[in-house]
Amino acid sequence: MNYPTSNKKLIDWVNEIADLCEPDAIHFCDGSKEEFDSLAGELVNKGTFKKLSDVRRPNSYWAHSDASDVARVENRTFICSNVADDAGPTNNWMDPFSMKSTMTELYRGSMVGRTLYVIPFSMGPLGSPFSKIGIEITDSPYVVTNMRIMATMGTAVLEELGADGDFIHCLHSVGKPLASGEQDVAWPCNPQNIYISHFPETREIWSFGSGYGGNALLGKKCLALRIASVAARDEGWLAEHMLLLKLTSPAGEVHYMTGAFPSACGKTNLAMLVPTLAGWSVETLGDDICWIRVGEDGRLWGLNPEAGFFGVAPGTSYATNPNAMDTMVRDTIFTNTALTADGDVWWEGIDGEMPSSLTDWQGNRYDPASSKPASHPNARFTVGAAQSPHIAPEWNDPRGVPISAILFGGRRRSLVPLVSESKSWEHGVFLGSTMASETTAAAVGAVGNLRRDPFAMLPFCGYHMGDYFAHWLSFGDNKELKLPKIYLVNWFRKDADNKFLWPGYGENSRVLAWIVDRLEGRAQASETPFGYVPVSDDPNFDGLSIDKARLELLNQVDSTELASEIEAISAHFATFGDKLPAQLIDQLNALMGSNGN
Ligand code: GTP
Ligand code: SPV
Ligand code: MN
Repeated sequence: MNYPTSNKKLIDWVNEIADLCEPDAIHFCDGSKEEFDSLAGELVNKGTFKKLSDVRRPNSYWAHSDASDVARVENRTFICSNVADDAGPTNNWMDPFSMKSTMTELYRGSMVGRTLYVIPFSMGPLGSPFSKIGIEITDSPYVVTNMRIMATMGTAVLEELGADGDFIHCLHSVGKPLASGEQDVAWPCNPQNIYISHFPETREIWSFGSGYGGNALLGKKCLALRIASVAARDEGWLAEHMLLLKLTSPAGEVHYMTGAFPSACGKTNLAMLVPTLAGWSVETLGDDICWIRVGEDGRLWGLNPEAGFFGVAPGTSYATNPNAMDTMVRDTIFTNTALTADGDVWWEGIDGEMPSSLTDWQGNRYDPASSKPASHPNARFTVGAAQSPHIAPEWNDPRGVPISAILFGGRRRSLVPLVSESKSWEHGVFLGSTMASETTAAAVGAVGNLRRDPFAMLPFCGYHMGDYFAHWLSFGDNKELKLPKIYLVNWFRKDADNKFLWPGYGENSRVLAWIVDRLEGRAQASETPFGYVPVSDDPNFDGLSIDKARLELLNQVDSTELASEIEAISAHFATFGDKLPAQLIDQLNALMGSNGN
């Protein structure tokens, strides 16, 4: 076969996979608009895509998945390091040899009746020292169309790779070969045989059986977090589940901030925030992943390696996130939202009344009397970042941007205050390592259970979490560095009636403003077990229509509750055995001391 590359490693690998998976055809993706349109057309013919009304949402498509294939599958996600201990207590492990034997048999003939697509992609702008090139082989045209939005993709990447360049091997199959004459289904997948496997030593990803988001768009969680976190440890940088934003104060001070919040806990919303505080502005650089390197000036520089947003639709509206709404007005793929009679999308929490006639996320007529939502809680939009009206011009600067502050946060209905500043880098790492959050629909499983999710990386760290903590601490050991300050935030405290105490969204700008005031040395703070918290009239609550008593509840730290938190943290730390860094034990002891233990 004649391939559009002279890269021997790539040619050999494509041939090897084609021999194994037996596709009917091979297609090297060039990443062009024509290619996207033609694949989208095929997906419409197959029933995977429905084209939305060109008046209401030009060049946009609606897809709904198999009812079982709706989110990341953490119990089917594996880190197959050579030694089990390197995967650590937070990952599923299988020995790479057995995993490859099992999966090779699954891949055998798995693409019969389908086309094998070769997707050359770059996470990060081409030519940036941050960037990594991957090649995804997939039999899913849905994946190709989404990858074109989410990554730099196509011919330019092959050119950058050249004849000798190396790349991260990413193999994906929906696992549903077609017998001759067999009619395909709209969303092929193989729910009985799902594996999302990572081989950290050889930097390979093998995914089988799911066509959904983080399971199938392999540049995202699999490469840019799980494999990249291992590369980052080896090469002295950080690959994090973080948004990246630019905040400009009324005085024109510019600060770049990252924030690590677990899945469906507010990264996209914060990254696209419209401040309610006059004179402040936020521009977006990234909403899910940030790669962080030490710059020549000793500061930490961050870059969003993605080219698009794969955001949660439910709850998104002009009231909560107008920037997201204005971004997805065209050229967007919607997956598992509901559909309106006039060819537009709909979801719970969108502006306006629920239309009288809706197609639900399963493609059936929606019964408004039913107790189930019309869109799936993890319904998503896929849209190019460049389309965002408030994208920061430097969002794809190959050098990245210098980070002033790192935010950690989760869904905590009690205990954790609205905002606190860490006392030191070590204390900030302690706050990250002890993060917990109530589970969400972004992963298959129960929703609303509190679980420890260190650095929002529990499902995404490709190696032993104890070593990961040590890697974070190592930046603090280097006294030459000018490290960002670390903050803990919590938008999700609730009152006795289960209502959020804090209005969140645009009002979060008040917290960001306090952070800038701290960075600029303007704001006072008082010391608490969680770190430094605002005093007197801070943050600026002017014009906020909530009563003082509720605001006070936001910052209350109950010592009995803190005592159980300390017990929970001790139990959490115990799971890391002797890989738990001593500095974190010191931090825990200090917290116990501060609570009178
Ligand atoms: P992933 O894409 O899964 O990583 O999620 P994310 O962290 O980007 O979360 P996102 O911003 O999409 O928000 C998820 C859900 O949290 C949505 O339903 C939002 O409406 C809700 N949310 C976001 N910010 C806030 C906030 O400040 N307060 C409250 N109460 N809810 C919020
Ligand atoms: C997340 O779950 O954190 C997401 C969605 O951003 S997915 O790409 O499916 O991982
Ligand atoms: Mn995410």
